[in-house]
Amino acid sequence: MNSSKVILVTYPDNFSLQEARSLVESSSSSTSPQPQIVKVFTQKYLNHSRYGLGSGKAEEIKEFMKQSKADQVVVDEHLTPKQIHNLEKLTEAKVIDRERLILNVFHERATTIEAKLQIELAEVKYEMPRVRENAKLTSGSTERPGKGGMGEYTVDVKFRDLKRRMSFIKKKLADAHTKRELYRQQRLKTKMPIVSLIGYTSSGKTTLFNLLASENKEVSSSLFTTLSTTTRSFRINNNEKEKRESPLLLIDTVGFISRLPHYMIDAFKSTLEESLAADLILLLIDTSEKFEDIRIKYESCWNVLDELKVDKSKVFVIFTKCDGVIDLSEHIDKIANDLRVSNPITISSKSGYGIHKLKTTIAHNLFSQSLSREINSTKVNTVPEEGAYIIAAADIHS
Ligand SMILES: Nc1nc2c(ncn2[C@@H]2O[C@H](COP(=O)(O)OP(=O)(O)O)[C@@H](O)[C@H]2O)c(=O)[nH]1
Ligand SMILES: [Mg+2]
Repeated sequence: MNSSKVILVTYPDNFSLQEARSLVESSSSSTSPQPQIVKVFTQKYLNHSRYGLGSGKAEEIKEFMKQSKADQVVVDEHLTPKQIHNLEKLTEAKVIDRERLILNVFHERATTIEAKLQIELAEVKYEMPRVRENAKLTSGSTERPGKGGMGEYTVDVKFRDLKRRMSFIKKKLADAHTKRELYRQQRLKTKMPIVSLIGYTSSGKTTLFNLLASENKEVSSSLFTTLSTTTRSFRINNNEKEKRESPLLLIDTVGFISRLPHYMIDAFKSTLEESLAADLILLLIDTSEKFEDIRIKYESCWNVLDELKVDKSKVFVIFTKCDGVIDLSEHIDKIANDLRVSNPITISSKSGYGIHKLKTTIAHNLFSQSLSREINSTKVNTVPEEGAYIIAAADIHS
């Protein structure tokens, strides 16, 4: 498939950079071209009135567009319709702001009817406040759109359409809610144990997902014609000595996102729903980040898991990206103490460190009921105290 060339504009810190990259990469779909980031521009502030980014940087991007033939600019911040319009005019490329990007990612990952509806609802909520502004921009008028003329009429019709759509979706959501349990039961009928990967965006879920899936034999794909790209079935060695293998399903997820607008929280949760019903949930924590960020993210993950009433005993904490760490055991001890996690499984999907232990742990917990979970012990001793609902507020920049 051909790829779309994307220019990414984000903040200069490592966290924003990785998260934004991960989001762009997760936004690929079966119907649209695979996005390929050809260049990253960074800006300390993305709140300049004209383009969001500074005018100088915008000009630089315009110049770069000419040689690179990129066709999309993704700006990792909320932009007003006016800013998007200005930047599109300048660069002659499609401009996508952070909210649109997140919606695209959710859109791709929604598997259940309920999740799809939640995301549609979030999309309507994204559009609504933009209708008037967009009409003004496309008509080129600086006045209120079509004062007394066609424009106003069109805007009102559009607005009413969206409102109608909103109540329609809400009604469908209520119906879908009752069907959800049914769906889950069906899913469970496969009898295959399910393992899901959760954690913040860019914690390394997809990399681990691909590694596990490629290292292990896939279960006959004809059995699962309906599996999405984010679910794989494979066999895992469940008995070292007898070399016995058992099938399981592995689910990758969108992951937690920082600076998530409030109106998207329900949509976000709905993308997780199926994954949280798994037999085993691997909660990935990126240990290459600053201690403070690790703690904030860990706590906000638990706030969501608590709110969605996830059984804590099936959640295993996995410390990832240990390859870049200099004094590994000291570093891991410090994080484990801080988060009160005993004997975490530490891995690197890059170097392969800890992957064997991870697989053994998965196999033990799924296939040998007789084994006490204690010995597999990534147990969480204490769940973080009740705190404010952090995903919406976890603004790492502030
Ligand atoms: N150094 C290092 N980088 C990793 C590791 N696992 C993932 N990454 C990188 O972290 C970034 C985000 O990974 P990804 O799997 O897309 O994260 P996801 O958003 O959780 O799916 C990518 O640039 C990966 O190459 C690891 O074990 N070590
Ligand atoms: Mg991913």
